[in-house]
Amino acid sequence: MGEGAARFQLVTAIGVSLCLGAVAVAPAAEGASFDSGPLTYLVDSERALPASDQTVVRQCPDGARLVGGGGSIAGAPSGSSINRWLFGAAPVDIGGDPDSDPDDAFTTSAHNATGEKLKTTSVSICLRQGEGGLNYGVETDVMSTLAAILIREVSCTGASTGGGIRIDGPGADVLIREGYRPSRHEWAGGARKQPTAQNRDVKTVAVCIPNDTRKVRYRSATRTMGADKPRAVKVPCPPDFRPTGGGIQPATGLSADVALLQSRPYDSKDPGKAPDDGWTARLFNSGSSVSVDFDAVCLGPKK
Ligand SMILES: [Ca+2]
Ligand SMILES: [Ca+2]
Repeated sequence: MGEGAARFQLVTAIGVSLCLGAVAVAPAAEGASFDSGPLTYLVDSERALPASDQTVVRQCPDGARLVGGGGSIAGAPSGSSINRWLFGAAPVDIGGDPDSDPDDAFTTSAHNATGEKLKTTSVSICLRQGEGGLNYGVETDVMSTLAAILIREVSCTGASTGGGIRIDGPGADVLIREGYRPSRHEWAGGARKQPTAQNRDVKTVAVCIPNDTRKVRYRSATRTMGADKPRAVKVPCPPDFRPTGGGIQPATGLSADVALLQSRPYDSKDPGKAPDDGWTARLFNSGSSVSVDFDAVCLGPKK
């Protein structure tokens, strides 16, 4: 672990515990729904209170299944210490449906270590009814007291459309480092924790669509990110393709001292305001300059 990791500060917080099994759904304060082609984008936000955790989750409509999603905490630290971060951004199973697949909602959990309220947003991306075959790979790991970083690759069947990672328990001493697509049928997530933190359960999820159903395109852009400059990078989808997943992968692997602040679909101000044009991600880098791949996964027409 790099020297900069010490700057990932332990902040006392009132934790909102997120059970790693089924998730209860709370109503969101600001919600919007956008239909785009075969997809529905559900965008919800809540204000994370100072020194607190906030979890945002909204269920896909009846008959639709989750194909991907993303989330963010607003703004970016202006100094060299990280003061906000994500510790959960992943598909989940909602208690009450007959299966245990994480096919019901995307959940985003953020920790706010500032003194002001910060908007936390989660986007569930749902494939409407009539299209079967979505399948989900799930792996649960325990990050022991000795581990500072965990990176887990998960596979599923077909072409990966997205995925995510979430860490059980409060968010003051854990964060998401990265999320990316290691191969066509995989998703990967990275978690980081303070060495002093207790053992934590980490769940990583991959979502796949069968190869014979819809076209999937992967797009990426590589940028060199300097320390303490948390700018967002957008990766557009091709025409007739819509974003279902994306994220970041630091090229220097375990030595990179980064945290994910935003990974979600964006709107390019075309008609309709649907966030269906590409993927945007923002990271905070408290170490030295690092090369980062920014990924977008784009779902297209039927084959
Ligand atoms: Ca389910
Ligand atoms: Ca749009």
